Amino acid sequence: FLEGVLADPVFQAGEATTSFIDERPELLHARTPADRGTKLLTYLADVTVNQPNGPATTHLRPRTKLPELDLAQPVPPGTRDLLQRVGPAEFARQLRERTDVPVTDTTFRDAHQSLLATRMRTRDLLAVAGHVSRLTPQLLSVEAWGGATYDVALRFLSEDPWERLSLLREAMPNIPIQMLLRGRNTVGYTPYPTRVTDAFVTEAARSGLDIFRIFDSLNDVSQMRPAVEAVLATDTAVAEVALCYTGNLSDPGERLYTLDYYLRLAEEIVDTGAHVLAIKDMAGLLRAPAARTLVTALRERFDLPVHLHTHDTAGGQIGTLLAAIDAGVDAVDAACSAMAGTTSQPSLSALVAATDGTERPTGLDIDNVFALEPYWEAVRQVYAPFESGLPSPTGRVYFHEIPGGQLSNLRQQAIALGLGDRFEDIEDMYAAANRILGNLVKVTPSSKVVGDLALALVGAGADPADFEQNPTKYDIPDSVIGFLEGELGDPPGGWPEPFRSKALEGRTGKPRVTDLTSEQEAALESSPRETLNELLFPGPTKDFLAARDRHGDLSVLGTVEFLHGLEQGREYEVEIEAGKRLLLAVTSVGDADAKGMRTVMCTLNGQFRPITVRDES
Ligand code: 3PY
Ligand code: ZN
Repeated sequence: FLEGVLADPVFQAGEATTSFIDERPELLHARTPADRGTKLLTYLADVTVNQPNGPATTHLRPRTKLPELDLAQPVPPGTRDLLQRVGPAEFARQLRERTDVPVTDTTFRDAHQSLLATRMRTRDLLAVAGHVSRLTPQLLSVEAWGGATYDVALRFLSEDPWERLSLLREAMPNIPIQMLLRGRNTVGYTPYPTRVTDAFVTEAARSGLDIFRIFDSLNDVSQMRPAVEAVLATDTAVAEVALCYTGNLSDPGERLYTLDYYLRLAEEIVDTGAHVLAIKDMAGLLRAPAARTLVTALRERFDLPVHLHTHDTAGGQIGTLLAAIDAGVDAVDAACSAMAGTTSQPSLSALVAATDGTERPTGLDIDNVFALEPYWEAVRQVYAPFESGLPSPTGRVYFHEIPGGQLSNLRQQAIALGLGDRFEDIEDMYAAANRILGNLVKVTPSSKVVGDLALALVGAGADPADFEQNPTKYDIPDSVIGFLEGELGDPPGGWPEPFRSKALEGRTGKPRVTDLTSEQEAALESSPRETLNELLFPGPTKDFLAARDRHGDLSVLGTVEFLHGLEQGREYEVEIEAGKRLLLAVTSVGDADAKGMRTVMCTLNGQFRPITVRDES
């Protein structure tokens, strides 16, 4: 503040009067440390009073668990060096030729999406990124972006997802960063215009994204084509295109999701010009014998490398990975063991241990893989409030087919609706909703459609057979109507008739993908990141910008403080930028007044700062 005053030409000319400050309110809002301190305190006082995540159950400092490494040393060469040297087409060709089995580490994205409601903050990813790049540079990639991370960053973490990408890129220059892209739905739940997909892919690649795993929630290749074309147009990034796996192809009674179905789908995918073919087993339904059959057939039929992704929901997926490796799969996904298992990916250390000394090792050093586990174990404890509550594997997934990321989410939603002790009813209804909607591939957003219908039917106490006969008697969620109107594309088994026509009776299908205005087009050119945030998630982006304005950059706060606030009477030191530290404390919380406001006595570098907070209870 003082610097601003002293630099002001009027002040320097000696002409400042008592109205000087009144006329220059911006000086008071300058980003001085004291101002930033007050903003942080405003946030902390609120969280301390309202405890949105309950009380802290740990004060572990995960960073103390990191192996000691000299991060000033340059990173060793890694897989990304090869990608940059030879380009995506040759990179993919070489992947197919390799005898070892390179691994994608999903800990930075899918693992926490599937275990901890995607709540991992950039700060906790960044703290270990330099270690990952030094200890496991042989990884094919680190999946670190996309899926639900974009939405959750804006909605719950007060973070800009693009900042995460840039920071991770800088911290991990030698390993490809991979993302999950939902075809025309990009990182959202409904389709966006092609222009948005193009801008999204271009900006992500420009920000250092190397491998785009693209899928469509109905396996409708036409819905993926714009994204694939945008990735191919970058010339630098790999287009990995996924077939989403469901059902059981080894079952002689399977009529829809047969080997033949997957081979026809793969042919369409190969025709898009994809560099890599992925098998995306989002629910963990791919049994070992089916993996052997599918991988063998895909590799016999096509020249592309095959990359296998699965979830360990029923507990047997290390067996599936080994069967796939035996059948020649070119790459697989796993997560750090502290973040593996159940709805997440199989354990990386188990995979390394099972393949070391064989003809097809992962190339990773097992000691280095172990070395990162204590850190993730501690981080996971910090995020305990977001654990899904699935304590062990469940074989019921073979029946309800709920994807890993959704299974954890749905359990939380059920609890919020007071249906927590009736989760089996929701599983049963999910299976019934899937059947009514035509036996779908279930993955975001088609899985959300099925889940929304299941929750609505359980909530209404509906008999699924009656709903199927008389859908107009019931409130039908918007996502279900959108799906039935064809918003997400065409389902593999065709439309469920006469249910669909009955459910849509009297509705006028409104076009949902609207073209961009010329202002939006121009904004995408001039400020792509901000504009993409606004186009993809208008509400959360508005809230995020308002929160940034009010609280400043919350990434400086430790996660325990971010989630739970401050322990009363204990001073908390925060580094707001290199070398600039503040001491923050909450000393006492006053009673709520008639309007529900409490005065929280705080200190900033030892000076009293009363902060008024609304008690939300
Ligand atoms: C996502 O779309 O976020 C998924 O993880 C789907 O499996
Ligand atoms: Zn997944």
